[in-house]
Order: sequence, then structure tokens, then C-alpha cells
Amino acid sequence: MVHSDLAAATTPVATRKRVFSGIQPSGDSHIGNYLGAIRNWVDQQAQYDNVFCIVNLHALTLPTIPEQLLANSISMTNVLLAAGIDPERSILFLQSDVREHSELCWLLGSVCTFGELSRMTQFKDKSSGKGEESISSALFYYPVLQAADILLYDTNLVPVGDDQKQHIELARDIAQRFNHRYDGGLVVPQPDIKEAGARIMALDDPARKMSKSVGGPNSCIFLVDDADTIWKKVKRAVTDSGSVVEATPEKPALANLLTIYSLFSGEPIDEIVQRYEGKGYGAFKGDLAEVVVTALAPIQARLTELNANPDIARGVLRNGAERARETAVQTMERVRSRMGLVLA
Ligand code: AQP
Repeated sequence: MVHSDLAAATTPVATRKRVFSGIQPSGDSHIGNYLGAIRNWVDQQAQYDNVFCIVNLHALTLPTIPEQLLANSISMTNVLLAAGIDPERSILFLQSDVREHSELCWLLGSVCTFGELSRMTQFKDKSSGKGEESISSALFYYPVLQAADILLYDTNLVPVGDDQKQHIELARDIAQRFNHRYDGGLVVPQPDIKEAGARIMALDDPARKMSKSVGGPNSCIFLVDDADTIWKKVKRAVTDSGSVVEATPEKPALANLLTIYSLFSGEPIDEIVQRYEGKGYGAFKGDLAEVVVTALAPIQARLTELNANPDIARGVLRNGAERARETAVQTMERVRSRMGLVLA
């Protein structure tokens, strides 16, 4: 199904599944965030009952500057609005505005083991090369907060990129263990990971995922990059040896660029490959840059408007937090009562 077909599909309100997903306000978002997650959130809005969260508490796992964190929270909200999240149809809120996230995180820590957290590959990736004294314990513990985020909203589906699969599996294990120990109470969520775009790789290293906080400036195309910058980054993107444009396991760099081309243009990869037969990497890269620039232009135009009016984002977040709290409060009452934390 292509981008617009998904948006056209609607599901009656009463039978809608609940979707929850979050994004860290940890810097400019890139096309990996967009193609792996945000675009799917936008496309599926009519099908589901959606809750989207700017997870600023997760951003605290790495060192932050307060003013910058606040500014990033507003600009990430604007990115989601510019990409097409409709606050009338979807709840969009700031994690720290709903205190129940932190409380549930603590309670769920009692049904999650040290061993489970030690096996999380994101923790290993983000802490590798750093001394133990400089890694926050929050970085180790944040999958429990992520489980709390999800379980607080009786979530059925969690649309994420492939890098989050292990964390969603942990959230499922935590919910199942809680239900076993306390005789039910939590909905067990499912990950929703699309095959295409689930893992967009860094432009300078096709073995590593594109990431906001890891890698140099040429590894990512940011959603705010101008046409000239996108051109330069695509031209500099590493390619595999040879000159045939094809998506094979021996050509991971080309496969990544073809995926980006296909997702932004809506054209299947085999058709793109056929069109560039005998033309070489140069022609392909020039057109790829053009495709990305064209696809991002309307998002960037809306983003400029929204960034000029930060009160719009503040209003959306305030209203979203009120709506989110309605469900969060109910879940916490249920959880506290089942755990024996409420006096009769
Ligand atoms: N390279 C990627 N390809 C596909 N999906 C991706 N996502 C992240 N990188 C890729 C998905 O984007 C959503 C929001 O992610 P996040 O910003 O909350 O945190 P992250 O997964 O840790 O992403 P980054 O860019 O690597 O951020 P930093 O560097 O700040 O940690 C998620 O659904 C994620 O799967």
C-alpha cells in the first residue's frame, strides 16, 4: 500500500485499535525517523485511535541543556504537525506533562529484571566507548519508562522503526508478567514495524542506522536540510564498488539509497533499478537528491510557519496532555489497586 492509500483507509471509531508511539526531542529529526516512524503515524491516523508523545524524559538519558531541551520539544512538536499529525484526530503531548509515566515506570521496575535490561542492545550501543562513571543510570533504565509510556494507554499497536523492536518485546514481557502476578490489568501491545523503511542506514556507513546522536553531519539527511545541503549529502553518500544501480545484499549502500528513493517517490525498487540500467551511480544520485528535496519541500514550508508561531505547539501540547491524562489516571488507579497500594 502506498502513502496516500493508507491515509484514505478509515475504521469506525468503536472498533479502532489504540496506537501509542513516541519520539525524543534530542535534536533535528532525520529521514530515518520520518520514513521508519513519523510517516506511518500520519498515514494510519484514520485507522487508529492515536496517542503520540514527545518523550522528553527519555532525552534526559544523555546530557541536556534545559533551554535547549525545551526548544527541541517545541520544534519536534512542529515537525510532527508539519508532517501531518492532526491534533484533532490524534493526541499529541509532552511526556513530562503526564506524571503518571514516571510513577508507572517505578512500579513496573519491580517486574523487570536487571538481566533483561542488561541485554538491551540500544544500551550497549549508546554506552559503548564511554566510561561507566559517565553513563547515566537513566540510560540503562529507560526501556522500563518506555514500557510505562506504552502500557499507560492500553495500547494495542506500537508503530516504530526496527531499532525499537527489542524494547517493545520487553514491554510485552513486562505486561505479561504483571498480569500473571496481579491477575490482569494491562493490555499486551504488539509492535507495528513496516518492512520498508524500518531501518534507514547512515549515508556514510550502511552498516550503522541513521541516528540523531551518533555519526557525523554527513551521515543523516535532516528534515530541515535545504536543497543544497541535501544535494551535497547525497553526492557524498558512500556507494558500493561497481557502477550498476541495484539492491542486493552485496550492495548495502545502494540498497539503502534505493529504499529512500522508493519510499519518497512511491515507485517500486525494481522499476527504479530498471530505469537506471546502464546509467551509473551519478545520474541515480542526482535524481535521488531531487526526489528527497521535492518530498520534503511541503513539510519544510509548514515547519517554517509553525516555528514562527510557537504558541500553536504549546496549545496543542497542553490540550493533548489533558486528553492523555484521562486514560493515564484510570490505568494508574487500576495498577495501584492491583498491586496493593490503595488503602481500603
Ligand atoms: N535509522 C532509522 N530508520 C528507521 N526508523 C528509525 N527510527 C530512528 N532511527 C531510525 C525510528 O524513529 C522513531 C523515533 O526515534 P527516537 O528519536 O525517539 O529515538 P531513536 O530510535 O534512538 O532515534 P535516533 O535518531 O537514533 O535518536 P537518538 O540519536 O536521539 O537516540 C522510533 O520509532 C525509531 O524506531
